[in-house]
Amino acid sequence: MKRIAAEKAVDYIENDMTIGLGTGSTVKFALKKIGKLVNEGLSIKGIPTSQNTKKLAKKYQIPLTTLKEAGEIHLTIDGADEVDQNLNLIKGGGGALTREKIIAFHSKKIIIIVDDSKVVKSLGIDFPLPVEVVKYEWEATKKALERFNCEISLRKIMNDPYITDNGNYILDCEFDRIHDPEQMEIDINLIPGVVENGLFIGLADRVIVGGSQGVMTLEKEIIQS
Ligand code: A5P
Repeated sequence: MKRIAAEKAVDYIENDMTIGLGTGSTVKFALKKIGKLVNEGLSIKGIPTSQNTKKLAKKYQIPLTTLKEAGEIHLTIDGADEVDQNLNLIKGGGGALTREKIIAFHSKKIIIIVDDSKVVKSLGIDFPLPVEVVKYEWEATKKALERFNCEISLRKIMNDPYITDNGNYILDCEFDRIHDPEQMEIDINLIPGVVENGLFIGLADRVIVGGSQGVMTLEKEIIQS
């Protein structure tokens, strides 16, 4: 399901585009397909949103650039952990939310690729909201985040804190449900120590959902098969 969504998104890539390359297991399928097309003659450049994606892009021989060098991003293809009816997202399950949001913000078009388990009525019911925080006095930042009525855990790998590509921690914030994602995205980012949060509001133009019956495309207010 992830693969069919990813491959459908790659159909939107045109010659000479600069492409934002998201992060995660769904994007991996897109990278593989893009690499195949590049080897067949497609001319594009990619901007990776994580060290993992950079490694994979190199493996698939996708030429890379930076936003500074390219000046613009025509299209970004990225995954998500949750998608609601307004195409608002929770991202950051893979820890790359800050770089993903930078690239999304500067992209002309954003296509999100997910399997159908990620489409939800309300954000935050099933998936905790990742918040990237600087290490300095992170416990105080955590305390400030608790005001939003969530259960917070420091993301760990085995027994050690998970470290982002930017050298920071991730706090995973579990809500019953996020009632006002638009406001919460703003409010969380006002807390000193917070680098970025995983709410992506109003950024996605199109969500391609892979399901057992094939793909479905969600666009703002319109649902097409
Ligand atoms: C990376 O930080 C995330 O935002 C991913 O895009 C998201 O977690 C989706 O990952 P999968 O495609 O692996 O489910």
